[in-house]
Amino acid sequence: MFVLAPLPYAHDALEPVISARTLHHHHEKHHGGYVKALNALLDAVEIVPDTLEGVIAAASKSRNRVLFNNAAQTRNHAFFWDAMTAAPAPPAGDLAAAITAQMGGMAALKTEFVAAGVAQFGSGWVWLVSDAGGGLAITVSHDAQDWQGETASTPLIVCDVWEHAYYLDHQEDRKGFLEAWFDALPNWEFASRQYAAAQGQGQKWKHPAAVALTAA
Ligand code: MN3
Repeated sequence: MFVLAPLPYAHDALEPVISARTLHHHHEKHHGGYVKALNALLDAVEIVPDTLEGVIAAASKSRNRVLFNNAAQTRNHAFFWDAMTAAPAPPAGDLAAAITAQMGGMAALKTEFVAAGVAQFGSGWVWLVSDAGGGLAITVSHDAQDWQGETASTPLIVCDVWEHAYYLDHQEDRKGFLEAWFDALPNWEFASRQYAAAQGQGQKWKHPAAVALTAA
C-alpha cells in the first residue's frame, strides 16, 4: 500500500498564500482521499508494481482511468508539497543562468507561468519542466494527467490550479493566487536538483515506494 507522507513543513508555514485551513483540507482530505482510493483499487488488482511510477505506467497502458487518476493525483500532490518551501531562496547556479538565458529572467518566467495557469480551462497543473539538454519549458496538464508518458521532460516546480488549491483563500482569483504563489512558495533549491538530474547529474524525485502490509 502507499502511504500519505506528512507535509515537509507545518500547516501554517505557507501562509498567507496558502492558509493552514486550505492545507489541512488539501493534504489530509484531497491528497489523503486519493491515497485511500488508490489503495482500495490496488487491493482489487492481482499484480501491483511496488513503485507509484510503475502503477501509473501500468494503469495508463491498460487504460484503467480510475486507477490512473488516483495514482497520478497521489504522485502530483506529493511532488507539489516537496516543490514548495516556507523559506524560499531565489534560483541559483545553472538553473538561474538558464532562466535568464532561455526565459528572459524571473519576471518574464513568472508572467508566462501565471498566464499558462490562468489559461488552463478547468482543473489541472502548471509545470516548469526541463528536457535532458537543459531546455526549459512551461507546460500545463489537465485534471490528474501528469507529465509522464506525454513528454521526456523532468518537472522542476508545479502549481496546483484545481479550485480546491486556492478557493478558500483567493476565491475565484486564480491569477492572484498564481502570482502570490510564484513569488513566495516555489522551492528553487529543489528545482535546481531536479534540473541537474534532468541532465543526468543525481537522482530525479521519486514518490516513496509502496510499503508491505504485514498480515494481521
Ligand atoms: Mn490538489
